[in-house]
Amino acid sequence: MKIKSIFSRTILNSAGSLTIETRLELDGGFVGVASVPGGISKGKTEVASIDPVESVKRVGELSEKLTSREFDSQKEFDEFLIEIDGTLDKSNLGGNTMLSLSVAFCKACAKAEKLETYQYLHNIHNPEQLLSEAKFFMPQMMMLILEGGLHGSGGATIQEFMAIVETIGRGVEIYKSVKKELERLGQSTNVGAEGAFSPIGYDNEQILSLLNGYLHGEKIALDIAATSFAEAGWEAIDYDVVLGSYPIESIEDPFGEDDWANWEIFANKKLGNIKGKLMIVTDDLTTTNPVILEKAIALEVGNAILVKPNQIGTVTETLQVIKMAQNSTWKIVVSHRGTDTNDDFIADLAVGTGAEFVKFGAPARGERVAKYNRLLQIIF
Ligand code: 2PG
Ligand code: MG
Repeated sequence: MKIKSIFSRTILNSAGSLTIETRLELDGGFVGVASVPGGISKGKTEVASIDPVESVKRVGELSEKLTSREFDSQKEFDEFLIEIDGTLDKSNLGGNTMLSLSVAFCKACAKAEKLETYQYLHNIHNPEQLLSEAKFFMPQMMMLILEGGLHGSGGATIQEFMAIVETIGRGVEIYKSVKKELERLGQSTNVGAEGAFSPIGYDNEQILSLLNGYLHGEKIALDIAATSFAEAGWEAIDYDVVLGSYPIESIEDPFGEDDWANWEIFANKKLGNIKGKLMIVTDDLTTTNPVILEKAIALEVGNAILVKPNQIGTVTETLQVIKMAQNSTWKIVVSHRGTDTNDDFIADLAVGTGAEFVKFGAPARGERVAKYNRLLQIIF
């Protein structure tokens, strides 16, 4: 695959801030375009994201090195970027710059091979399985209905209150029922960063009970985003009470990113006693980083990992993390970010790698809907 041209620009993300978009063209006219999301509650071990204007400049400087160069695989391309960057935290080129290039290359290569992006990803991820024999399925959705913490504008401290649904339609039904109820109560239906309701004056307990009232057997997924708790000085959650009162199937980041001891105690208690019943998802703790994931697996601090490509900066390393987790029977939750764009690559990533779950936010706001709609295009 020979690169014909590369061009980047800044575009707006969902928070009205700038982010990088890259257009990469291969010989033969195969084009991939990718833009990069950003975090609001970021893990401190995420790779560096540099100023988007600088990021565009870096691509300009790089384009000479990349144009007319041939790469045999995604791995070769990503390793080339990693080598040029030369830092552990990708602070030289910027993880955001690298991811925009990496995903644009991936999309262009898929086109060159006359494949959909998820099929191309399948071929890289599971080379031993022929594409014609692969079975692609719709991941379960952790659909965001209400939000708080750093993403919200109300009073709740838990960041994400999600319903685990099998179909987008069912998630939309729950979302709309909650909206109607808030309207009936004369409450505001203002939304947070990811499109979910964030009623003013509601605490965690009130929100959980509101959501629970509209479930028909579906389970709840929570992202506590506990690292933000220490920073904001919020009161810790009593998990025995919360887990004992509501049908919670999945809990993400129950403790801060440095609090490995509490993670271990919690996971031993919850996973050891009621194995398989609760999903304990690592996000800020593992930041899609293979080295940290290895430690997390060894210490058995969880049984599922949140996968966000921009936490690590290349498609190859993202796939490496997914493979490592799958080999240890950890579940995969492919996730959007707090400030996102209409790029729908993560829907292809989830389907192509056989992720069990996705977390794409509320079924409202274009940048979230883009990813749900891509799932619909792929699966139906
Ligand atoms: C999370 C994400 C996505 P952010 O914590 O899981 O919901 O938020 O992108 O702000 O880290
Ligand atoms: Mg999280």
